[in-house]
Amino acid sequence: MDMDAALNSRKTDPAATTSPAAAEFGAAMLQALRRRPRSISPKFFYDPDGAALFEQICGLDEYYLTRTEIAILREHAQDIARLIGPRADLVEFGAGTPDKARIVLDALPSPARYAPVDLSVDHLTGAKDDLERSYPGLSVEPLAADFGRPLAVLMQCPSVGRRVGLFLGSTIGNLSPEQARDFLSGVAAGLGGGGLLVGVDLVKDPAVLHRAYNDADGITAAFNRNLLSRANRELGTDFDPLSFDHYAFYEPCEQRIEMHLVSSRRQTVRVCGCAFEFAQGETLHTENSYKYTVEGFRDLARGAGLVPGPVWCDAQHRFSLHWLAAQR
Ligand code: AVI
Repeated sequence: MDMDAALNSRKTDPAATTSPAAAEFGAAMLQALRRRPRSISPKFFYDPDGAALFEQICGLDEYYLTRTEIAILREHAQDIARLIGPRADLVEFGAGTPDKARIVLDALPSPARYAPVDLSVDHLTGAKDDLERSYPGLSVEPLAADFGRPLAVLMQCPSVGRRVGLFLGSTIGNLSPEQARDFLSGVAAGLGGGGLLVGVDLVKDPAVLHRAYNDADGITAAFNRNLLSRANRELGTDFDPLSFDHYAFYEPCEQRIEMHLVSSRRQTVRVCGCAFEFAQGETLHTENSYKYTVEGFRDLARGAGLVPGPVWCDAQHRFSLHWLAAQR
């Protein structure tokens, strides 16, 4: 079938029959399968099942990132609070749960607002009441938006105090270095003299990285394959997720973990009325997770117009937390 004709037909137009979110996912999946090599943005991992699997990953022994970042936050909360200052207006980009923000909030004198921003903030409705009860005077305003466009996000909620961004969990590693610089430039333009606290995973022994993305219980594999299950649920595709192998490896030249789904056999998949062939061994590239050196990340931030400040790391030098100041 001619692909362009197929894409132009109503049957293959994901926007014709579905919600805006499903239409965006459908269009991205069609594009992903048409390009070579095949690749899709990792932002589509996070439906409710994917978010729950990611929560499980964060608790895995092999996945050192979350517990290391939390330990650094706890150890340096007072220093961080001094940099943030009183009456803070915190905007958290890509806030899954507010657990890490709570560590910061606990140390802050009279924070004014906490605005967690994510594609979906449904899971934060209960957290709003809890947080407002825990921190009298704090207003919690979850914002459903694509945090990949930070300037638009920051302009959408005019500041109510000293504006500080949180971008934790090494989510910045899921952007290419160019996208990361654009993200940081947007933040620099929108913060109006405040600062950004960013969690960044560090370059390290590839064996440690390999274990973190290939856990023994197969939770990361399930997280990766859930992308296909999500497509089956939301787009009516007919992926057989178990016929795609989870494949994650460290690519030292790019300093990134690459995650793929590899077809274990020759197969045909139907997406929005189009048929797509997968040869045995053909992959869908689902995620990059870039790792930085401390200096490499500070250079990137400088290139985006931010002023690198203190950096905190764990004793094993696995993870880093950077304070980046925005100029007025
Ligand atoms: C959300 N992000 C920082 C995670 C990471 O490490 O790149 C997502 C993830 N992918 C596999 N495991 C965890």
